[in-house]
Amino acid sequence: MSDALLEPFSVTIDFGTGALVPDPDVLARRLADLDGYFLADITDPEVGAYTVHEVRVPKTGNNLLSSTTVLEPGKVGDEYFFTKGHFHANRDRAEIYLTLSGEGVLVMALDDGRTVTKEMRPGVANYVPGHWAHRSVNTGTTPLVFYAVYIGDAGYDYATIAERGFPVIVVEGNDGPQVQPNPRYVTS
Ligand code: S6P
Ligand code: ZN
Repeated sequence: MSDALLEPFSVTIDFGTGALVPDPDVLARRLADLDGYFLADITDPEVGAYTVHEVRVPKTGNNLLSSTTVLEPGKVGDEYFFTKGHFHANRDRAEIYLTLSGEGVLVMALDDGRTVTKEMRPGVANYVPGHWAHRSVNTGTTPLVFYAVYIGDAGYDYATIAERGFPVIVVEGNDGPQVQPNPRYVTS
């Protein structure tokens, strides 16, 4: 057996705030943690960008990890606040995002630059297949809150996105959010 036998359990999720009960592991990211990710310079690095609240479960391939992410509204230059974005370290591991509140765009990209964007709004479940890097963008005026479920040994590869960026950016246009080519994207 590759893992200890777990007791069944339940978690309560506040759809508005993303808060979990019982107490999860919480990770807080400030704009300072996103230094170099936006085209424009960050003027206030201490501003909170997002928090991740992860249910405590062993990170093994026979478990399902889950978390809520609370992504604040805001912009750096013309770009809406976003999560760092990552490939899974085990690239073929899939994931589901269920949006609980707010609105946004889920940007997904393959190594070869192929890109798909999907709307995030309450009640929509987005399926992120293995091999697709993923980043959430808050295009609204309230926190974007979503619940993610992923295979326990998915892990994180942040370095590839930090070095290459995503092929597209999401900016505020005259008629709302626009997806545009990222002039700084580094092709493989
Ligand atoms: C984990 C899943 C999410 C993100 C979270 C923050 O596989 O995709 O829980 O970790 O939305 O994004 P990031 O890119 O900073 O990990
Ligand atoms: Zn992920």
